[in-house]
Amino acid sequence: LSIGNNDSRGALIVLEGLDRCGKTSQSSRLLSYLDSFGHSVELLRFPDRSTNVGQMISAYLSKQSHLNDHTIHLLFSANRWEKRSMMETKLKAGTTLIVDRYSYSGVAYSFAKGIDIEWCKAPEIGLLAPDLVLYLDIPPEKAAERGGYGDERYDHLEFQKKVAQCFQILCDSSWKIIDACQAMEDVEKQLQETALDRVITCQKGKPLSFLWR
Ligand code: DGP
Repeated sequence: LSIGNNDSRGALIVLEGLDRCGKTSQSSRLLSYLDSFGHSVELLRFPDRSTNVGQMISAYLSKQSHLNDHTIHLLFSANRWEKRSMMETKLKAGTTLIVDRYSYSGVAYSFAKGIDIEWCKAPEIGLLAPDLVLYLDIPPEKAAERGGYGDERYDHLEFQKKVAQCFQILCDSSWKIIDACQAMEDVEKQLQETALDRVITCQKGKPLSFLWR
């Protein structure tokens, strides 16, 4: 494997899906896998609650603050914008980024709230486009059975059903849809194969592109 070549760029790999679809565990498993080749790889997560904007988002999600749907949408987007140049620098330096949620969650969750889809997409224009979107597909009812939801703002079945429909509308043929009801190891294997393939494609010179390509 030619993985690890210093002159080539890293891949931007995004994991998307409903709450409790297993993204977070699978992101860190995928990180270990790519790391085991000696490939430079890092994990990011949106929302990134560590920044000032992220703390506003966190307060909103935990219902400590109330913001209207348009305002919180723009904060989620700003939280991605504040990481954009760091992401570009890392990718160009050869580091692959595995990203737990990205602009697709941004659009799906706000669209599910009833905001116009084009309005939802607009603030994401110009962010880095992923080289690969891995969608962990799970029926909302199944996700709800997984130890129940927490008490954050979007954690209830009726809303998750709407989000699932919105993801379906956003999804295109470039996405890799993975059945997230399979055993964890099977999900993991499929993610590994697809991600490795995409890392190699990026190393071969696939140019960076921008949303919404
Ligand atoms: P997580 O940390 O992945 O559990 O995400 C927290 C919650 O926020 C989850 O219910 C999904 C939602 N979410 C993530 N990104 C966005 C976004 O960009 N916009 C909106 N409206 N919701 C988001």
